[in-house]
Amino acid sequence: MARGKFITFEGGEGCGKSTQLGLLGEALGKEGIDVVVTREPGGTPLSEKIRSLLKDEFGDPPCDRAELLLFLAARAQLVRNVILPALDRGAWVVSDRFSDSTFAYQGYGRGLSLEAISVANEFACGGLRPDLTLLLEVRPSTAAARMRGREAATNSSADRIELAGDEFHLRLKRGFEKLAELEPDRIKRVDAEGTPEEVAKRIWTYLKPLL
Ligand code: Z5A
Repeated sequence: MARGKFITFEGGEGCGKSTQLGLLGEALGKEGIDVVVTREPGGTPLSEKIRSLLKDEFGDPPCDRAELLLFLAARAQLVRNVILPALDRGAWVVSDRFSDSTFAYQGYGRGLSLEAISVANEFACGGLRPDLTLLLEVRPSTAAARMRGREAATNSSADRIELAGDEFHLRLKRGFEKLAELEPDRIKRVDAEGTPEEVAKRIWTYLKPLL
C-alpha cells in the first residue's frame, strides 16, 4: 500500500480555508480516495481541548512562548494519533493549517526566533512535512467582509488571535509570502478571490499531478 499524501491549507483568517477544505475532501472522495480531513489546532480530543485554551479569554492569556508550546503540543498529538496512522494506511490527509502557520503567526507575527521554532516544531512532528500546501490569498477587505458575514451568521465575535491588530496581520501576510518564496515547489499561492467554486477549480489544478 502506497503512503497517502499530506495536503495543508494556509492563509490569514477569512481567506476561505475551511470552505475549500470541505470541497477538496468531497472532490478527493469522488476520486475514490480515502480522505481524512482535520484541523489545527485540533483534530484529537486533547488537541481540541488545547484549541479552546488557545482561543478562549479566561483572564490569563498565554505569553508568546506558552502559546507556541501549546500549538506544538496539539500538533504532536495530532501527528502521532491521526496523521501518521492515516498516511501509513494509504489515506490522504487534508489539514486546515499546519507548521507554516506556526512560522507565520508565532515567528513572523509574534517575533519569536524562527530557528527556535524550527527545532521545536521538528521535535513535535518528527520531521513530517506536507506534500502540498495551498496558501489562499485574498485582499484584506475581502477577508474582513467574509469574517463579518460569518460572525453575523453564527452570532459569534472575533477571538484573541483575530484581535491581534493590523500590524500583526501585515507581518503575518509577509511571513506567508516569504515561506512560499523559500519553498515554491511545496507551497502554491492560490488567488482565493471569487466564488468558492472558482477557487476550488484553481486548487484542483495543483491536485491533479498528485492523483
Ligand atoms: N494558529 C497559530 O497562531 N499558530 C499555529 O501554529 C496554528 C494556528 C496551527 C486558528 O483559528 C487560529 O490559530 C488562527 C491561526 C492560529 N488564528 N486566528 N485568528 P481558526 O481555526 O478558528 O480560524 P482560521 O484558521 O483563522 O480560519 P477562519 O477564520 O475560520 O477562516 P477560513 O477557514 O479561512 O475561512 P472560512 O471559514 O472558509 O470562510 C469564512 C467565511 O467566508 C464563511 O462564512 C464562508 O462561508 C465565507 N466564504 C468562504 N469562501 C468564500 C468565497 N469564496 N466567497 C464568499 N464567501 C466565502
